[in-house]
Amino acid sequence: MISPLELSDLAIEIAREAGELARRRRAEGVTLAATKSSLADIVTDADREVEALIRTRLTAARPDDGFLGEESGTGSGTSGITWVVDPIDGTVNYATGIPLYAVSIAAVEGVGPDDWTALAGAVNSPVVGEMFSAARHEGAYVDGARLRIAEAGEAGALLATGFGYDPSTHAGDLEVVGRVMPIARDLRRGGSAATDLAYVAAGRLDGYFERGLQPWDFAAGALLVEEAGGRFLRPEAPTIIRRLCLAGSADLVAELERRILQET
Ligand code: LIP
Repeated sequence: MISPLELSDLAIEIAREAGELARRRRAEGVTLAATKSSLADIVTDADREVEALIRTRLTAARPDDGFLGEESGTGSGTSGITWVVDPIDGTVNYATGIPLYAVSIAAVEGVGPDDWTALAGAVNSPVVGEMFSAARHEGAYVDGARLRIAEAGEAGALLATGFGYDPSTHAGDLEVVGRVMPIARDLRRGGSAATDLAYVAAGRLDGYFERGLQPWDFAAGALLVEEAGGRFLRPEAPTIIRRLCLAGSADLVAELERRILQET
């Protein structure tokens, strides 16, 4: 049985190659391939090409594993391990030339995000030049340096969030922002969930909250946060259609959950 560390090494190797392809295509000029859930929810030719590269490398290395990718969907496996991939997380940033995007690759055991166990993950931020990685029970790292979530400060929490592609959800998301700002020192909206989660793991952000993320957005970043001593939570709330993701210290996650779910 392959170890989490071996899975992490494979994720890092492929995320590095995929990140370089994404950078190269960005420099050559990005073309819009299609829109998905809304006009704002775009996919570029590079998204599809990068995911195809990742899927090809993973299939060659581990042909019996399953696959779940943002752009090419699912592939069944027999090993019990599934690779959950966002080829370019922060697609709108990527398409417009904002250099904050990441290749996110995670290996999980189990079926869906409510019951899987993440074993390994890599989040490659190719323009910034940082490779975040984690293997279960082996810690989280950025380019070899150990990651640790931030200690609570007296100035309030530096929080990050994101908004969905459907403008009709923005009012509700802004209401959520209003509920948590009393405990915040400031708010960041970087545009890449995987990067935001990596920054929570690195102690650069104290906490993160967002509704409506897809499994590939958070699969690797959630493991980074947990292996850096933090908590990642997707609270069950029957009245919420767009599941909430929370990340940070256990205390901060509990406070964010209380404030955000207080009236729903
Ligand atoms: C994005 C997330 C971001 C969220 C965007 C989008 P994509 O993922 O990383 O946090 O706010 O709506 O879901 O679509 O760039 O892979």
